[in-house]
Amino acid sequence: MSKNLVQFIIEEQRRVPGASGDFTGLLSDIISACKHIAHAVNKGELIGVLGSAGSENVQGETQKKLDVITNDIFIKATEWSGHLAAMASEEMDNIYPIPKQYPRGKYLLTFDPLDGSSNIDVNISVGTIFSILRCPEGVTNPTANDFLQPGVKQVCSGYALYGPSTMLVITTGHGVDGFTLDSDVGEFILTHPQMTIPADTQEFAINMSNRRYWEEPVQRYVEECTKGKDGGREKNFNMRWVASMVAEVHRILTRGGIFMYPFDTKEPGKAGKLRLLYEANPMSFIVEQAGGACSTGRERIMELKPTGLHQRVPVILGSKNEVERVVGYHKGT
Ligand code: P6P
Repeated sequence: MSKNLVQFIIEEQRRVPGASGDFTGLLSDIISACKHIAHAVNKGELIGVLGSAGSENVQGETQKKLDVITNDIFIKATEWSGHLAAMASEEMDNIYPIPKQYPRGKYLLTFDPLDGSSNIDVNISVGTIFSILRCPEGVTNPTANDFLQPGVKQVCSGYALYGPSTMLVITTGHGVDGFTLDSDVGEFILTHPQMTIPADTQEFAINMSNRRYWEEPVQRYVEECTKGKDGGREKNFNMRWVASMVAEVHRILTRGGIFMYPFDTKEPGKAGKLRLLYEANPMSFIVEQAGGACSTGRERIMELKPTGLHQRVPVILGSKNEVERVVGYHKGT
């Protein structure tokens, strides 16, 4: 019988001397949340969950019904079991401390419950992104500041991709493993052990409509990709843009590529679009563990000291050699 995700994480736990099972329990809760989200996403209009919720989130973005529903699923699946001290979500302005009626644990959870939700009404792949941090020693009433830890402090990160098949991809710092949901038995089965990103690629992903707002190094890099062999590169390139970071990252994990949501001047005061704590950092952990690279163009994303729960950062990630080329252009080399 193929290895399922629960068996996998228990075997992971055995690698950690003195592991209490807290972490395994938290991951099991997250797996349960992703299964419920997969069901809601898959049923779609059959259960009336498509369309707008008629509200805005802290980002000023119109919330889809499923943004709210999936956020609630995550909270209900994880708040009761005593593994968390608090959680933070793209869909909530402030942190969510574990209510008094439940025991508190030693972890903090950040998540984007439905990334790419603008795609949900047009039936294009969406995903969930999550990241697990340790609650600082001795902190029993965490504040937002306790979440402001650099990405290198992550204990685990992962995503669920609700696509033609539902997959869950995680890292605990020992490589990246992918699991496919077998809905007949309701289990995630290990199908993609130790995923790695090729160092080179011929595929770039960026929202070209923002071209006029990019900085010169990104303009140069993208120009060279579009010109290919006619513009000084040794190969021609293909382009993709799904407007769903989880789908882009999964494609890159599967066949290589470079994904860019760089700094742009489109909206003053916004350093980029993607959020550090629950998009850039968890995806960076996964991509680096798979042999790729992740940068703002000037700094390694996982070394950034966060300044706010919903802080945005430029993101350039994927095949190492291409990311390093873009970083080199930012350095003027
Ligand atoms: P744009 C989805 O809203 C998201 O946060 C990422 O998943 C995705 O890569 C990006 O924004 C798409 O942004 O500006 O192309 O709609």
